[in-house]
Amino acid sequence: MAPLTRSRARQPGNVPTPLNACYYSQRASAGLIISEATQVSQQGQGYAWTPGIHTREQIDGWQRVTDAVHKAGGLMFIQLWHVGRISHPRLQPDHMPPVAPSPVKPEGQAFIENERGEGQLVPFVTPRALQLEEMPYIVEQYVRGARNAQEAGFDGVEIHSANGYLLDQFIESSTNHRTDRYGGSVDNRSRLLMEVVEGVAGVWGSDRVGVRLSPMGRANDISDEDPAATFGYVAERLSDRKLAYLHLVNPLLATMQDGTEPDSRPIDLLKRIREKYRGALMLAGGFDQDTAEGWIEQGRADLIAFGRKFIANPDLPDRFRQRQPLNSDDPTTYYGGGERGYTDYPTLAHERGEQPKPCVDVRWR
Ligand code: 8OZ
Repeated sequence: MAPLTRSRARQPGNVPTPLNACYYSQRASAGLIISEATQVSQQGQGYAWTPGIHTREQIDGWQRVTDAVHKAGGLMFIQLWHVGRISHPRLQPDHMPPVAPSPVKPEGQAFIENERGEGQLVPFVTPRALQLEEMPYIVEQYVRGARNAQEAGFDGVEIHSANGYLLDQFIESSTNHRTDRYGGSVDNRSRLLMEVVEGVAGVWGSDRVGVRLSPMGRANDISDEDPAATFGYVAERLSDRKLAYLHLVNPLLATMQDGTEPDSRPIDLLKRIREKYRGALMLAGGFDQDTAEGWIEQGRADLIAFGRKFIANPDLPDRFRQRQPLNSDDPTTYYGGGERGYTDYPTLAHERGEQPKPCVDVRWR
């Protein structure tokens, strides 16, 4: 199950809830659940209502989630997240500007909570460039998140280095204009990611650590002048680290979804990463059962993760195994709200008329 932002943490405090435990435990038949992106610090938050892993309450909340998933026979990694510039002073400590490699304002809008407790879109601001002296403290935020994740009972961690967030902002040339040892060459631009991998692997062991990248992804107003060179290099460096896996947001996502003819650049890039990265490669985005099985048989990936299909189908592996039709997902209930569009999608058993298993432990109410 791919990481999916669902924006349903308890307020105030961005604390995982029994409802979140219900949602994840319903999906425990996934070989591995990767949690929704989870901020490692207040500075790392970029959207209203996303959970954190930096306070006592959040650790205790996640503990209930991992207990429920384990009880249901599942395994779960937490995705460690720092958004960098994709935030807003309203979400930051003391309403300070968000931080980034360089003071480059993203196009677009941040999602914050207004005075009435509602979600609201507001324009991004120009972020503050991190000083060289601050970099060890950024690494330390991830290391603390990794330790907290261990205490909360997770089975491992995934480092979110995709989709235009902080680590990706360092890697990609459009957002990194630094001239110190964190900018310029690809080696320098990937330094922060490699330091975070090192720190987090020191807590978990590298075989319990995954990394997510989004080569050629344009989310959150990011781009790179030479994605093949940049991401080929990053894949090669990560290959030495003996990670649990490397996870890519499928660069062919758009073409696979629209059924249009893919251009050769994303295909070549995928081939290049497959060559450079010697460990387990996971892909997510735009797959169905047949394309997933096809890609694995052809050796283009070792693992395929499903996101939106898992939103609407808590028993997705069963449905695949039995070749049963899938429920379709409702995008209006992706973010925020409660049970509707979250824990109320039916399993095959429900569709046959069986009562849903009680999900929320009454002792938590
Ligand atoms: C959708 C909405 C908010 C955040 C990502 C964490 O793109 C996200 C995200 C996705 O990785």
